[in-house]
Amino acid sequence: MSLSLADWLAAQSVDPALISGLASMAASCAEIAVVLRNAPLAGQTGLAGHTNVQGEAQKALDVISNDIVLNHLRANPQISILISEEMHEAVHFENQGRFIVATDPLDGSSNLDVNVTVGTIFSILDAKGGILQPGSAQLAAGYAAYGPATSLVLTLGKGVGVFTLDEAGTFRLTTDTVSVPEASSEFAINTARERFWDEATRGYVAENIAGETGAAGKRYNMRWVGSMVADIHRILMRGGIFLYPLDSETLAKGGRLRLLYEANPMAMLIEAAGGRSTTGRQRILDLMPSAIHQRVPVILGSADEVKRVEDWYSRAG
Ligand code: AHM
Ligand code: MG
Repeated sequence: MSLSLADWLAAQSVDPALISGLASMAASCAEIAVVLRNAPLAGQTGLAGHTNVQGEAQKALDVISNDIVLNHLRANPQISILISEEMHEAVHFENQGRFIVATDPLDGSSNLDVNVTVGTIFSILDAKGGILQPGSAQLAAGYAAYGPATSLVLTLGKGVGVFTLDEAGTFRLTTDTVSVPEASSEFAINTARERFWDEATRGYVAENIAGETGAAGKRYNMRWVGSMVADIHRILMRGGIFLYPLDSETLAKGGRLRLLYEANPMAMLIEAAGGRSTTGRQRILDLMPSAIHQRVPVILGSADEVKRVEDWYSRAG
């Protein structure tokens, strides 16, 4: 039988307190997986009846998933602060815990009622640095993808481990040699937003669509699940590029996706597997956050493709 997550972590010579934080997130994800699997039978689909801090309609499962993470982390004396997409303010637990967890407890929840892969994304930071730290300060990052199998994907900085939830509720190692290929011919972007795009995004996508006859000189394919965890999981496993750029509609908000619990953990994972991440003009992990729910443009994946987008941005000025 393959190595359990606990045994794998023990072999990494990582701070036991950090391992305990990761174990709480893994336990949360295992519990959310069971809830999601049974939700249509338990009548837990649909809206919760209110909106979250982002003004988005919360699903019943958004609220349930947030509660699961909150309960696991509250019970862990190593965690002092929780930042969640579903909660307006950071929650300060009454302890001297050394770590902050930032999470989107259930990302892609608009896909829930159609049984498409959704996920939990998380980032772990040293509490000494305060709640607003750049992504480069993350100690660990990961996500769970609730698909045909439940995968837990995590990094402690170098390398990425993928674990699969077994029937007994234990995450077991599938691979820890994940490497995002430098070259790729698959891109992921919501093309329905084309009329809002800037010149760089337009130029890059047009070249891809032109295929062999365009500047890229090769044929591309397009994939967009509309569930970030599913799109990033595909890119980690076989390469490609994901773009949610700044566009004229998201300009005032700074972008669509959130820095602390979507962009930063995904950028850390992609870079730990040899890929690249940018807003178009700056490395995501170097951004200094100014608010816990801050939004940013997100472009990440295979290095050659991300560099092409960066070239477009530098030419656009
Ligand atoms: P959420 O956190 O409210 O679920 O929103 C994030 C999701 C991502 O999973 C996905 O990449 C993106 O929003 C989809 O956006 P769009 O609705 O433009 O397709
Ligand atoms: Mg989200």
